Amino acid sequence: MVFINCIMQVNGLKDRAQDLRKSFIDSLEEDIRDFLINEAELHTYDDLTKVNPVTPSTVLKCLQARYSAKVFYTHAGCTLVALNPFQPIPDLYSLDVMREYHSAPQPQEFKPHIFIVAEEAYRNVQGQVEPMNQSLVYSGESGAGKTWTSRCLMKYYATVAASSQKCQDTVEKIERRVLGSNPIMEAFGNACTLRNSNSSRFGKYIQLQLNGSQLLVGASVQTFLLEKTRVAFQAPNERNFHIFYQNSVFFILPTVEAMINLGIDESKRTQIFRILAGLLQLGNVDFRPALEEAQTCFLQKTADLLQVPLDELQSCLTVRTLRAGKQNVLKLCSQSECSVRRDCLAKVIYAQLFDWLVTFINNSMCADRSMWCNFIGLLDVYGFECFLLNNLEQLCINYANEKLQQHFVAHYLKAQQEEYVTEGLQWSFIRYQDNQGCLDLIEGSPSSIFSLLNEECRLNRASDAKQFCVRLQKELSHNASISWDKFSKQPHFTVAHYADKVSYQIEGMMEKNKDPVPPELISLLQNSQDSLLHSLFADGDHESEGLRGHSKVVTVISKFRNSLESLMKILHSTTPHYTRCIKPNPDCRPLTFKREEVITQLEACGIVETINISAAGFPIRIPYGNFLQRYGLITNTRLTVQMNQSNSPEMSNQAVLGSAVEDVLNVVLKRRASNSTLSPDDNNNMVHCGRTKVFLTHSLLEM
Ligand code: AOV
Ligand code: MG
Repeated sequence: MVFINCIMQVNGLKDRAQDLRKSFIDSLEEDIRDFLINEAELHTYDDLTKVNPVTPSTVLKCLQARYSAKVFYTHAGCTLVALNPFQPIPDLYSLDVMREYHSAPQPQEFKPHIFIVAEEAYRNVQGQVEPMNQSLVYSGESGAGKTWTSRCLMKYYATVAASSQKCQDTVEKIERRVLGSNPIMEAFGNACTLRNSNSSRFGKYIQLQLNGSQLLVGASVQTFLLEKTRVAFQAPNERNFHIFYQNSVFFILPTVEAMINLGIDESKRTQIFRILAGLLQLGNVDFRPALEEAQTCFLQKTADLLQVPLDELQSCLTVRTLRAGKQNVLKLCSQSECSVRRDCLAKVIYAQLFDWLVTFINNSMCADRSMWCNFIGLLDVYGFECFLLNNLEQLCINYANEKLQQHFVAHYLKAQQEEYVTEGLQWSFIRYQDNQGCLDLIEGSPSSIFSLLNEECRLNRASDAKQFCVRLQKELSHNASISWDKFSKQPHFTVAHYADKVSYQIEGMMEKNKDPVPPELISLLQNSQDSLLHSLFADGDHESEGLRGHSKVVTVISKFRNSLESLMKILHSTTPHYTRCIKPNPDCRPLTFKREEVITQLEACGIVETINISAAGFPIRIPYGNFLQRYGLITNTRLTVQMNQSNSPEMSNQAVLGSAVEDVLNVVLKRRASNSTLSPDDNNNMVHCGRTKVFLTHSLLEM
């Protein structure tokens, strides 16, 4: 450019200069790209929004370059992207590093790290203006690192928010209890799956309670939808919950130690392990006639461990009580019905035991309300799921992710709009795809998948999947988010989620939603001699087929929806901080970056959506000074600016630069207008001048 200027000014070759200027304008788009992306430096971009232009491809390149350079955290505007290294990174999470971030006056100037997010939340909670509760939300697919992140953050807060007076016994106890809740919940709620050897099979929201001096005084935990079917059935090469395998001293010790820290005494621990052993024996019970002898042996062991009478156990697994008028009629169950009842017994015991543990943990760590002022919430839920066969579990999980995505988009847009306001731009023209249509389809009224499913379950009739499919088509086909594959033989429906399309099979969905528990099983457990097992079912609020009136069946989706609604209410009342965890390869191999895997996840977890949102606005932002340095030539602006600066000292520097930038843009836009079919207004909307920056759209570059 200096060279071109010299030609213009020194030699006076005006025609030649005009030609050069014209070709310069022609290559503006490309030039901006070159100016904005410097591949060799990609790994140095700490924030993906600085990668200009922001496109899926540039974002991917940047993340890959950083991963190769062993840099695992990158900001993405108001969110943090965390790439899973799949190997321990020495010193990345050490106590020293925690203290470094905690004591820094400006931690955000340090390298991107989950501790920046943690520290920001910690400082926000104090609130310079007014205290505000905070939520840290991590998302990402199975094995991406959500639970790891959650653990890391709990350690961070237990370290930085611990009392400086370590002699205070109670404070130490709280830290031990809060941290100790993790191994217990993971032992009982996590399992080895094909995707992750420590996969969480439940969602959790932990609130760390802080007092007026910002010290950790307690915590509470709320859980969502434990995948209890796992206790009875595991897909090939998957395993039951960890606790069932922790029979060696090596594995069981941390769990037992955590139980002791939480105050679960020896007799309770014995009861818990006896019940678990009972479930293992129950799982061996087989109803094939040829195996009758072995069956009795396993049944006997189960009865002993669960402390219930053998004959009652046997009869409630094999005989159904039907009501005929005022009389009870006994009916022998088929072999498959017996298996269903056996699995149901195991599931209901395990689910109640899990809930009991969660309540115990809460009672043990939760501080009295008068003791704490604010909380920092950590949300670790399942990521979006799409398998070959998807059923009610996936519908619930993906619905939860839709809810979180809606919350994220609203929050992200707000942050972006705030920058526009600071820069004095009008932001009403931002268009973005929100997922309200999909949420209406799933949970809206008067008609939605949830409302129709619930209605069907309340009708107390044998549900027919095909009929239900026809009903869905009749009632919901006006919604663009639902479709049906004409060639599929199975009754199903396909939902276009924000992340991807997922086909759900209808067969079995109604039964799962009703989740019936035969009343005989409940009365069996109510009569157990084991005081813990007895107490799990004694209060009578456990619903079984017999105990609840059919008109007010509380279905699985109703319960899940209610707990999610209350979570969303809490999230809305807090300042959220989003972390997007990415699994760089499907095989959990250390330091391996598969581009296709990563881009799919960036799309699924909403990073690309976020990029699209910013693309609907002005993804390219160039400070005036930089812009003129580069493009001032178009109008000889560099000279003009210097002249203006000396002639009009009263004019502010930004204003001078701003008007010079506008001159350059006018030339470019005039030329654009003559070459394009767009109206002058549309052309002008591609560029906006803020107070300190030029904002450009991708469309300007793409024309
Ligand atoms: P998830 O919680 O996101 O999956 P995890 O947090 O369990 O995934 O992470 C899976 C595994 O990745 C962990 O067991 C670690 O071995 C490894 N890992 C994750 N983050 C890191 C890190 N920052 N540094 C080193 N190793 C890491 V699931 O619960 O399945 O959705 O349901
Ligand atoms: Mg997890």
